[in-house]
Amino acid sequence: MYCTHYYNFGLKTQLDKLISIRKTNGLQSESVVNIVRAEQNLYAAIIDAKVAMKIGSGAWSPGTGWTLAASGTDYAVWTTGTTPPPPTGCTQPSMKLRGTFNNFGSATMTCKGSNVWELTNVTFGGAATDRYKFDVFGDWTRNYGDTNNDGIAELSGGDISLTTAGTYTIQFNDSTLRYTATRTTTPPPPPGVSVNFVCQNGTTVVGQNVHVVGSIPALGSWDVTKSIKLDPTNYPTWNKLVTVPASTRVEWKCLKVAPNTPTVWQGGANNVVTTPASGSVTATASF
Ligand SMILES: [Ca+2]
Repeated sequence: MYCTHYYNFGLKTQLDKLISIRKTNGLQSESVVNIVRAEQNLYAAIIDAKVAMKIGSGAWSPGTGWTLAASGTDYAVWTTGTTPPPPTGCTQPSMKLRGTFNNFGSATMTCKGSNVWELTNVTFGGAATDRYKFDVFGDWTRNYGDTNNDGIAELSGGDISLTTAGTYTIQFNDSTLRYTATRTTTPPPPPGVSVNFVCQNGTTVVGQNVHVVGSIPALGSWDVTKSIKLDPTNYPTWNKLVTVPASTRVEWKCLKVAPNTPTVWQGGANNVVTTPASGSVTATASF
């Protein structure tokens, strides 16, 4: 190669590509050149069994198993197109995750063994059009989607929809083609509803108050030190509005609580209230 070719003849781009092919395939001055054609209008050779090339106007190709890597006026170069071996534990040589979350760029997935590729911390915004696909090489030549949404991908299948906002760990099994998207962020709690907890016959001594405690965090999760103090609105009836999750079965009890004094529990079985989907409800019990 001569400088004039590189800089003066407008061949820089083509020469750069050939240099790249030469480097990628490890060709050097001791490479074995197998000349397969040497005619007036055609010179063809295979170098190190990795790169095939022809010069001249004559037609020639190395046949199946070769991929055209570069070509121009009266020359063409092919490579064997072999791909790197797959990582231990996986079948495909690589795997990319592409979707609306990265504008269909190629996020590299990691082989976790047992044919499972994984990418963590993938954040989706919850848009109705959010989706993704698996792509072996990042060039769409071998990509997987899920046309019938059964959790098992198909080669060149449809985009996989993911419309619930959150951060996900996405896995893809390159043997079974089963994929999963597991949300790793805690979903926001459902909107609360109001329960008016009422404890009747709550007769108390000075310093003693009536509380409720129950099976959900809003009622202290049965921890008396986190129980909710009621108000003696209509003594000896005590009550308080407490915001609790909607559509939830709650077990609860009335307590009499005072410092340095044993807690007095309402007798009998736990009270049960199932909260409504919206609005408010009253739950009443008695000492
Ligand atoms: Ca499917």
